[in-house]
Amino acid sequence: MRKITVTKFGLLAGGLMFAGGLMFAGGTQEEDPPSLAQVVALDECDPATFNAPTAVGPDFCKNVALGASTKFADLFAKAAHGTPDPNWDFEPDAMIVKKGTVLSAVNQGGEPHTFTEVARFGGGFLGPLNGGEETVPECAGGFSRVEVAKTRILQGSQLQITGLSKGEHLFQCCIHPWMRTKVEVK
Ligand SMILES: [Cu+2]
Repeated sequence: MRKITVTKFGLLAGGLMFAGGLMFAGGTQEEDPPSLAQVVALDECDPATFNAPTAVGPDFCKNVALGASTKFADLFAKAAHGTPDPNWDFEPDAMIVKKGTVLSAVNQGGEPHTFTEVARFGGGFLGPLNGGEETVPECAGGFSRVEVAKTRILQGSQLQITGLSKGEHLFQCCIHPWMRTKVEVK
């Protein structure tokens, strides 16, 4: 009986800690260090043009947003002109977190993305989307390399990153390389 009580208390404490982290991520000011910081991956893929047989195929773009959308050809045209679609983005673009914070990258877009740590920002593994930038080594080889595949965030899922050292960490999408964020760990 005693054991059960202790277990329940442990679960409750864990739940409260998690709630505290979420409150901070939502913008509430708190004295305690945050336990969870969230980065959201956004895109506005247009299902009609992305899921066409001549594009990436059926069920690839799972965008549920109404209205706002990026047509498949436009995504490539804008990237090629060096003016990539700003609605395809990691939010926020920069953040400062305390050491020990769990970084959570959540994909709220309609397409798969990656949240890949890189030494320097640069191109991803799809040349036509790179706007002339060289593929960074961390993205090279695409999903055929397990190191890259492990950083993938599918639609509606999240990737948690723990153990970040103090200093600056750069993350980008290896598919849409203008999706970038800088995390400074204090
Ligand atoms: Cu992406």
